[in-house]
Amino acid sequence: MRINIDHISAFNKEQEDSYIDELDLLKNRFSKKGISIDKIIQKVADFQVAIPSWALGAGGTRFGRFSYGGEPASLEQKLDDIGVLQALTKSAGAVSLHIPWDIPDDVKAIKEVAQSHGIAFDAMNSNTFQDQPDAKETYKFGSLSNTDPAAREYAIQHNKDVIKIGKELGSKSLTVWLADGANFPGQNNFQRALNNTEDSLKSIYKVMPEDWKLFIEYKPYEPNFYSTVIQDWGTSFMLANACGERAYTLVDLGHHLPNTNIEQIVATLMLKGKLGGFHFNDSKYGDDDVTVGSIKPYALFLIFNELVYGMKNNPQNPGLSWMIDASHNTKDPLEDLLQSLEAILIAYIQALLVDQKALSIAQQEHDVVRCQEILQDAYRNDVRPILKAAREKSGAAVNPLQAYRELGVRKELIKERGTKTMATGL
Ligand code: LRH
Ligand code: MN
Ligand code: MN
Repeated sequence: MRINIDHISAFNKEQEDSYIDELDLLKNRFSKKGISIDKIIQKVADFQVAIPSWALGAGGTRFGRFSYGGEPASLEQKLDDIGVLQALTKSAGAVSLHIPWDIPDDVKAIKEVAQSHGIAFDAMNSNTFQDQPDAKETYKFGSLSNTDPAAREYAIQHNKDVIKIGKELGSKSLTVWLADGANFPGQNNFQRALNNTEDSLKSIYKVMPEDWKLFIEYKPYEPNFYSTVIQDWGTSFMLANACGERAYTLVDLGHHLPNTNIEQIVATLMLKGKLGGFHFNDSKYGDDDVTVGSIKPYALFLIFNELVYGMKNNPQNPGLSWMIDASHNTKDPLEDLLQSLEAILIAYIQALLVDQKALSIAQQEHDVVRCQEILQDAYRNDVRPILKAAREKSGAAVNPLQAYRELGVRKELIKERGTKTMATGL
């Protein structure tokens, strides 16, 4: 199923002017504060988020998968699905692949499919948390941290292989997430595990092309329930510093203990120039990987507020790799991703509406009440007219979810691929 420009313009024509009055109201209100809605529209139109290859099928729980029907059976089909998202939103112009789930049979053909949809290859993800059927070593007791040098070397080699595939595809970064850790006290020597991990990461970093970045993801628990080797941003930051300039921390929103102040972590990392990538999702309890903005939209706004501040004030921090990492088994996966994209852009717009100058003055004057008012004055707006304007500008559907349903995309996909489908991934 391909969505073309005619589908989009026909859909947008029907919606014509539905948001213009509301947009004018916002323009009036914010121009008085010296905030240009037109500049925000441009920034939003330019914002691109990578889609994870593993979120295109219904998955995401650890205990069962239920086919949604019409799921992609190959990497080509995964790219086709992202092509649908990209055509509808013009903000999903990249994919984040997971190896070995997405090993391309024919690199040239895959690149052509991606190009035909306007999709770039964002960070490559290695997988040393599952043993593959033909594996020569086991990761049961760790990969890059394993006490057994043969298992460590095997995991290092896997990362090198992933870099090689990524190079051929035109990716520029590698994300490493480790499931290494211990289920029980005494199982691991903490210091040895950390040292081994550092050494292994350094050997991977050494073979990375000069124009590549290494993203080190952290997570406090799961699959291990007593300790995780790279458990928090501090450990990731330390390892990134040990590797070198092009190694960074990656923040996955679900990888924090409940109530962690993620916005403060973002601010700290950007100040130190070490925030490299972002995995968006949402959660109630842990690494739930549910739709972005579905549970804690205000927290997402506060995180974006720090990202926007950092992007303006921290030239020491490079441009960020934005990725979604959400998937579960009760919604149409493509609708779910459309909702995630919507939530990300809404939070971004709200953060761009924060009157930073006024906030800085209020902070200086210790006017705590005003500080809160300024943040909430930005948050408590229906910013969807701005998002619609950005979409119209970039040639996307003003309401992608509605267009997706009206075009009957899932029905078409089921017709093409069948009802009993299962995509590779979690
Ligand atoms: C681990 C994680 C990591 C993996 C992905 C499948 O919880 O967030 O990013 O690569 O899930
Ligand atoms: Mn993640
Ligand atoms: Mn996760």
